[in-house]
Amino acid sequence: MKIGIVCYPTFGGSGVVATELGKALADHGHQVHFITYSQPARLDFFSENLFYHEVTVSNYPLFDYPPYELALASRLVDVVRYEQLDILHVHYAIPHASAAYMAKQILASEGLNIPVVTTLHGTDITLVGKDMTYKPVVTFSINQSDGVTAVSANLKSDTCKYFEIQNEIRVIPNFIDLSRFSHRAKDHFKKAIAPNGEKIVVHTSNFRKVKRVQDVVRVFAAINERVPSKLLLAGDGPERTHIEQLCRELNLKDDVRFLGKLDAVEEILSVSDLFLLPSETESFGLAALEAMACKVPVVSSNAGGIPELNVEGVTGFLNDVGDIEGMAKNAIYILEDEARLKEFKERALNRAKEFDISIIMPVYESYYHEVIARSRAKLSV
Ligand code: GMT
Repeated sequence: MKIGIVCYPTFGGSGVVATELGKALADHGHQVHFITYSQPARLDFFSENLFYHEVTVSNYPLFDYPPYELALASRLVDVVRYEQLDILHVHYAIPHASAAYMAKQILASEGLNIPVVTTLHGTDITLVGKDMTYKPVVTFSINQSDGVTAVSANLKSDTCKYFEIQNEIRVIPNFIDLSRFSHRAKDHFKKAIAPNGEKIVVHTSNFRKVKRVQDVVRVFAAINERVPSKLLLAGDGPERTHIEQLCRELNLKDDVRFLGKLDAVEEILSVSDLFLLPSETESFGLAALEAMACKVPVVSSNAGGIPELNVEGVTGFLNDVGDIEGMAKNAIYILEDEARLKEFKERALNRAKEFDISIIMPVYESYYHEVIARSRAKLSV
């Protein structure tokens, strides 16, 4: 198959999922074309089946807001036409689903049929998408897609709750390339972070409000009173200065390390003992899956699709959003007993294995075949 993939080429979860899926499909013999405004972060090597087409947005003094969506639609028309793609798979509805719809219509006027699959990732529905600023276009473009997938059952039900959806939504969970995450913990690294054998607590995110990183710091403060520990914060984003300020106020400066954006997050995860994810809303929680793949149990909120991944009392614990005391209590329970911690770690890894890319990639592959067949059948009536 010749597959076009559209995504945000950033460190965000949807971009990571799109890139890893594209790489796996290419390894499986498909020709994969990424169409994005810059090289996706994890696509920094050569493969004969991988292609990259940059979307350039030309500016003009009249534009306060350069029309990215039009530039993307035009590029999609160009790549589909020239490369004769079989299917377009767009990740994150805004503005990718509507750009794909526009490209599809232009191509249809030339007699070309390009089936479009839209994968809903999270805030494209739960936060940004349901806002009236975008809602009519998001609703329309989801309904016009030839196939729609959501990364969790919870996101599917939110989509049906907030939008009038006529299309069937297929749940295909996020995944992980376990081979990438099965690193041995680097002892020297662990020693440098926790020289006295302190437990290592970790959080990775884009530090947006929705992630509630302040809760991470407050939960850690309570853990630190009972269990000697260090907190690693990987990532960056708009809330960073507030979080730094809170660490100073709570006098945690010596026990909290800000690591910035990391390419090889698995190196940090593989030396960690506990992952904190107290998000306000989270359609899936890919960061938690990455941690579990490195044998790290998770204490999280019970928001959105997280309960479909983190299993209460098995791979970690789930508390209500904002229940700092409850999260701290559960974190201490896991960390204070060495044998118990070991059991949680084993079970976290076993759960992560259920989401290996070797299981999920073929699900997407057969979904593409189904969508292409359905779209062709529709044309012939
Ligand atoms: O929706 C977002 O906030 C952005 C998106 C991303 O691009 O990082 O994150 C969402 O998609 C991820 C990949 O499917 C999920 O693992 C995240 O849970 C989800 N984020 C939220 O729902 C807040």
